[in-house]
Amino acid sequence: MDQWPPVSRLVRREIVEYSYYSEIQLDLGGACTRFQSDAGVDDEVTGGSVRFRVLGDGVMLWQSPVLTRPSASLRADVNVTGVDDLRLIVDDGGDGNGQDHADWAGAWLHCAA
Ligand SMILES: [Ca+2]
Repeated sequence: MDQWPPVSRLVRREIVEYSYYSEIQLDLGGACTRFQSDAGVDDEVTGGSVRFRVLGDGVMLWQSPVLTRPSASLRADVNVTGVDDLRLIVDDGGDGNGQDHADWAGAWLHCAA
């Protein structure tokens, strides 16, 4: 039976505030099959530009274009089958870290029970 662990508390936090680079590492132990999350610039800033990446065991699984404050958030829907080391990365979008306040929002991992 599948379950949806409430990891959202871990990955919904604001992760790029005051930093040009952010990385969240999750040990999945190969037990999960899918990662889903919205990714976007937080509404509380007026500018900012960031890029989101999902890496599984060092391999790029998903990457957003550079998102800015007016951009709609994107939905990451990533196959993480067999992945041990999942990393959720946000960088500065290549133009510095001014107002780079990014959110992984409503994130979920789909894992085997
Ligand atoms: Ca930026």
